[in-house]
Order: sequence, then structure tokens, then C-alpha cells
Amino acid sequence: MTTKTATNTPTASTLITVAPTGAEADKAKHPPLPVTIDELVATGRECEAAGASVIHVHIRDGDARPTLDLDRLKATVQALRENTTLIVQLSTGGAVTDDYSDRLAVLDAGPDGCSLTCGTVNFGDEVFMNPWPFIRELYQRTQELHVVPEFELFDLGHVATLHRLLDDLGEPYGGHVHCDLVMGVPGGMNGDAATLVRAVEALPAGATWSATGIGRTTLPVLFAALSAGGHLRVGMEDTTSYARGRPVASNAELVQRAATLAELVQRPPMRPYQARTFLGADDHN
Ligand code: KMH
Ligand code: ZN
Repeated sequence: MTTKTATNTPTASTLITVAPTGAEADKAKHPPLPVTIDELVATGRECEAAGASVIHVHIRDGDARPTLDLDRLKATVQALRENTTLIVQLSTGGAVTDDYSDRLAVLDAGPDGCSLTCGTVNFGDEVFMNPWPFIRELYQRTQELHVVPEFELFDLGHVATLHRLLDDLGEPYGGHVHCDLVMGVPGGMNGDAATLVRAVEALPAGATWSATGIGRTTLPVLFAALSAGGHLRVGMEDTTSYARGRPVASNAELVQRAATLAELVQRPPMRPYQARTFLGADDHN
């Protein structure tokens, strides 16, 4: 496996990230949503067994509401490290209501990686705010604290900002640019094959990428990403329906489906130790 892969050249295996919780889904409406540390650990173990190698983590408070409480973030990182070999990627996006200082402080929980969204986007009826000075400061902190960023791209304009960021501040910690196309958000880029191809063509040379489609764009984006040689993110952050009229029973079944399809295209799931090398993440286990 190489760490410097041309954007559109398929790697021999598929990185599968699970995003099990998010900040938006309601536990009362979706009971399988993992919201406690114990539930996150159990989910992480099941998803690792099913083929995931990265977990994208949002945490909830005792009432299942999104929080960026630093002690709880630290405890979550520690519990996931003790019980899985997954790469722990904390969300710095949080919820649309979170302020910038709390989002920057997420890195103090000492994760392996973090999400780093490269621009503001309408987010349904809300706005997910990521102005340039915040993006720049967050990126500098990832470099200082040795956290591997994953560049989240909700729109084609975010790709332009990613180029600006790399031109301005240089390569990320770990030396490798890995992006996640988050498609189908109402207000962001469409979740379809044509849009995915355009976004991938615009990425920096040498970058690798995953894709996820929100809601009903989940399957079109998953198949388009595999066809185009990309990697996958799945999970209840992005969809709570497994099929029309059939709620997701567990995050693991979404990972299992992604892993089965990755096997079918002869790019089986990357294991966590391989993913660490691929992304340039430190080994804490
Ligand atoms: N919850 C969204 C407003 C991220 O994790 O970095 C932002 C989000 C992106 O989920
Ligand atoms: Zn997220």
C-alpha cells in the first residue's frame, strides 16, 4: 500500500469510516443510536469486526443531547482506545449551535484525527459555520498537536478553500491529505455520481478521499465512490434508514453492507493498522 496515491487511482483496499452518532439524530426516535460511552464502545467493537477502521465521533450528554464537554471527550477517546484499535477521529464540527472556541478545544482531548470542514454551508434550515479564520486556526492546531485532519467537503467551493489552506500552511500532520465528500446535505452539493466525479477531479494531486451520502443519497454515493476508486463513510450520523421504510438496526449493519460491497469490487476493507499507515496517524495502541 502506498500513502501517496493519485486521487483517482484505486488503492488495493477500502478505508471504511463509521460515523455512528452525529449531532442531529434523536435518540428517542432512533433507539439504536449510540449516545453513551458504553454504547459508543460497543458500537466501535462491532463496527471494527465488520470492517471499519476509523470512527468519527460526536458525543452526547446524559440527556442524549450533543455536547463538546472536554472531560467527556477525553473519556470517550480513552474508552475507544482501550477497547478497539480503531482510529479515533473527533468531530470538530459538533452541532450547528456550538461555538468556535469549544470546537477548537476538541483537539485537547488528544484524538488520533479530527474532522476539519473547509467552508460554511447551509444545513437544512440551519447554517454550519466555518469561516476562513476559524478553518485556518483549527488547521494550525492540528499541526501543532499532531492530530491528523480529515478535510470535510460539503460543496465544491470547499475544495477551493482546501487548496488555499494547503498553499497557505503546508501539508497536514501525517503528511497525507485525506478528504471526505459529504454529499446530499440540503444546501450542499448533490449526492450523485456526476457531482462526485467533478469534486474528485478538483481535489489536490495526491489526495485520497472517502464519500458519504446523507439520507436517500446514501446508496448512490456509496456505489459511485466504489466505482470511482474512493473510500467510504457510513453510519447513523448520515442515514437512519437502511432501505425505504426500514430503519437502521445498528451501525454495524451499515458497515457490514459497505464491507460486502468493497469485497465485491475486490478492494476489501482496510484494517485499522493499515489505515494508520495510510492516513499517517500515530499509533497509540
Ligand atoms: N453536525 C454538523 C453540523 C463534522 O463532524 O465535522 C457538522 C458535522 C461535521 O457533523
Ligand atoms: Zn460529524
